[in-house]
Amino acid sequence: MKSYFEAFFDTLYSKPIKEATTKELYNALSKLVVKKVSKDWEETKGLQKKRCGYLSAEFLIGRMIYANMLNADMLDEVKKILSDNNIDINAFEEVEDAALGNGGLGRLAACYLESAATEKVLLDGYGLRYRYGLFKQSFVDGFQNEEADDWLKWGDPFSKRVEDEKVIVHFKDMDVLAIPYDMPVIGYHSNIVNTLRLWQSEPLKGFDFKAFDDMKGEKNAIEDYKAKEITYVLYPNDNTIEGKKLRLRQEYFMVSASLQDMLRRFKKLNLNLNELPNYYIWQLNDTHPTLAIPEMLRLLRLEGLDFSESLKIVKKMFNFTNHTIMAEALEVWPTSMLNELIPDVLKEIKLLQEDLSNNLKNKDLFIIKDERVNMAYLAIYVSSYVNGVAAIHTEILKNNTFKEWYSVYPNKFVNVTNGVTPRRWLALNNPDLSKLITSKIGDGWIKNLEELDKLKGIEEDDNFIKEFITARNINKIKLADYILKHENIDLPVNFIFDIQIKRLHEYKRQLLNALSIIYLANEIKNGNLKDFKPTVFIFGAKSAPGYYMAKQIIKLINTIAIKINNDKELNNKIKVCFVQNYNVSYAEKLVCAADLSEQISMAGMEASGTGNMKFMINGTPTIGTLDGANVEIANEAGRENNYIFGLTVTEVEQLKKNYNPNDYVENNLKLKKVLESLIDGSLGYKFKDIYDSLLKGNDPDRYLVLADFNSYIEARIKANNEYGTKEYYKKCIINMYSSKKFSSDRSIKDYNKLIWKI
Ligand code: NBG
Repeated sequence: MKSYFEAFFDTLYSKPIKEATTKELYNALSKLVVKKVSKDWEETKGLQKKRCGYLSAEFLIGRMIYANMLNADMLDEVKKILSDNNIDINAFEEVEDAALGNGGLGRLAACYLESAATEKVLLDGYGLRYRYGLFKQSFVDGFQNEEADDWLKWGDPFSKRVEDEKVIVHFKDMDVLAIPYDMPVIGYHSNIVNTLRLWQSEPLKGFDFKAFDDMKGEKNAIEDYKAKEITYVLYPNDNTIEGKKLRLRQEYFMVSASLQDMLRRFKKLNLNLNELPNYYIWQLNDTHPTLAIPEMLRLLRLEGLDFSESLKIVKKMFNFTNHTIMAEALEVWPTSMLNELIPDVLKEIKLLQEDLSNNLKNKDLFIIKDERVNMAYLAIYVSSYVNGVAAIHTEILKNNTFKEWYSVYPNKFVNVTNGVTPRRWLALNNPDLSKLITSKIGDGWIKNLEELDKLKGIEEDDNFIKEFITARNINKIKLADYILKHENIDLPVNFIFDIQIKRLHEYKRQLLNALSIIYLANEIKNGNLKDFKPTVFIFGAKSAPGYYMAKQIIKLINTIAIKINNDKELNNKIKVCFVQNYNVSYAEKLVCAADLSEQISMAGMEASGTGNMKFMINGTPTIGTLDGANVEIANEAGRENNYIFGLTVTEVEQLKKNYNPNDYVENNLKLKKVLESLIDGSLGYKFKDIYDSLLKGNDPDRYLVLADFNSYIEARIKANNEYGTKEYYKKCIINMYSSKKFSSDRSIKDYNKLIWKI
């Protein structure tokens, strides 16, 4: 008998699934998932209860088909139907990722939506439907090459265009339509289906036939472009801001559409506007959506409220998460630009500044200064709560970044440590380890990661260790196959897989990793590291297209890779592999195959990190500094079960007062040699700018690569020595079962308890 899916497919395409193309199968399955959850989706939408909107310029959702099938409880059944028809479910790996985000902040938003639906918390995502997501990366001659990411070429079967709920967003020079596309956010075995609503910009007027007929179509086409341009591309920035008008337009477009949408829904309830915060509140994901605050004021005043009445309401509606302390990422907009595009919003901001000046007379606090609006300060002034994303990060916000604000509003500041969803980051990406865990404690951990506690002590069980190794090896074999196909590099699976994957940024110190590889290579050649166990150093990272130094570092790593991989003396000892187009789907394959997780940012710089958590859940020890969530990882698993090295936050602060990188180089001939190789041509290419950035200028070696160098080498060698021993595998297993804190289910519960109170 035909299964439900086969019948459904037949109605769509009038043929059996045996004859289907992957795209047809993908489309049909996605539609079926949506159909299966549609009743719950409608019911969730209809609930007249308090809900929170997660306002974010990024939702890095990746490939949704597997996660949605798992959560809607269809995966096993579909797998069977497909395999009965000789179709491999892995066929959908061809489906493009929806890369509507840059990195951590966007991926976090995606994990949070999934966890909220699972935990039955009414949290809807609001963002932008970029026509092109984060660029596709390839390497040409070792340099990063960027191409447009046409993610829609596989269609968008999970989304529904909701024509009826479009709104108009008003700019001084034009009005544009915001058309919502809704995606169901399906929780794991949950009847709550939240919504991710992404806005697409379109022209108010459609095609002007008359103008075309009069041979005046060009003007029409320009207007058409101007409107659509707003949601054409995701800004490929991470920790930097592109001071561009278009970015400002994007931000305003997103918040205005979202708030109008919310207000319209609220009005249907026929309640007094004072009730608004009892029904709708917002979480601002970094400063990008901060214009929501003055926009809400503007909208309430259009409803007839005065400024102080409006502000009272607005103060109960917003909360703000900070995701980085990098100064260049804390957005500041010139008032002239705001005035040019959205003067009415600027008026509200000015009133807020006035309000602040009246209330906090003797304080050195401001929102507008020198004709520039500081978006973080605006967010802090009005928000009920401000949170950092790891304990140490929140402390840095309180004691440094927002010190003056903290002294006035100590109760606003709270911490919510980041998390990742164990569905995508263990159950789905690591089926063999998942099976092993389930065989010991049942599958309750998928919904409740705390159940991993039941595995305590299992690191003593030799059989378990054996099975753990088998699972890891299967993942390594799969990854090696994939890398051979995509990068044309052959990775022996008996090598240690040492992996650093994250956006390329100087503070994350891929350079430290790279320089230490040169060092290790020299040592091996000199016969000083006879027992070094064969290791492949794997990198995955995109650089913002305009970030020169980051791009130089990519070229450096690729240059080192060629040099080392072609050196016969090193060939059975070390290899280097930089994978192209690192994205969510690649990360899924990498984190479950890693023997060592590189988390080596300069202490104080990485707000939290979430990649570190993904490795941990999959049972990989961290080589890391005491930065971001590494600190909590080391606490949960025990510092002795990770390879912690380097300067601490306090030591960094101390050293920074009077840092001279030469102090670390002069008496260290081996390090000196490594640095010389950057400029003497021995690598086959010269990296003078990298060299200079470490040793010259007014802020040489800003991220203390040289100061942490020795300590890093020590940690690497220690980890290498231990690898493969029972001690090493015990560390892996202890990390895995100690990771419960880093489930995004826990983060969502924290947000709800501390901030949203839904
Ligand atoms: C990133 C931080 C990470 C953090 C994620 C999620 C930005 C601006 N910040 O450390 O660099 O884990 O946010 O909170 O992307």
